Amino acid sequence: MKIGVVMGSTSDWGVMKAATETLAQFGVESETKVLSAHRTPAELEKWVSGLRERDFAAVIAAAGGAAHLAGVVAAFTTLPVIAVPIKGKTLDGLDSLLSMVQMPSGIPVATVAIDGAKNAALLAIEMLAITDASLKEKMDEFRRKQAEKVLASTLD
Ligand code: RP5
Repeated sequence: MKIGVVMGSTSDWGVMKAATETLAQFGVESETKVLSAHRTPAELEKWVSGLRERDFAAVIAAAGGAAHLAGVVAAFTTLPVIAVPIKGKTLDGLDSLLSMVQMPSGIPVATVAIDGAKNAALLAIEMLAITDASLKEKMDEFRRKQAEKVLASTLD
């Protein structure tokens, strides 16, 4: 199964590369799009509405400012949606975070940290790993290595 990665602007790509790179590291196929809830709403609806029949498992949606993208994606699909608030040029990304996290009851979006593209990908991979044993093994290995690195770290 594949993961959809969508962002509101090419200006989000510097942050969102970490998501597609992480998915690729785990061998997870993804499709990346620039589509906006405000600038290209019709095209966004069309893309999102076709994802389930194209064997997608979840969508990662990133946007900054008045960040409605993830919420609108969630409105058009019952696939799990993971939101990445983008820091942007003003307000340190707090506007993006609050726009994404305060979803109305009934339309859930799982929001990660501001600029948390890597965690968004890891969460999507963990969803796939529920039913994919080899992906679960890769995730366990990732966690083992991460822990080893912390335990081997030294301070000056
Ligand atoms: C949002 O507006 C995008 O996701 C981006 O984070 C922000 C600014 O977009 P640009 O003006 O840089 O295209 O829709």
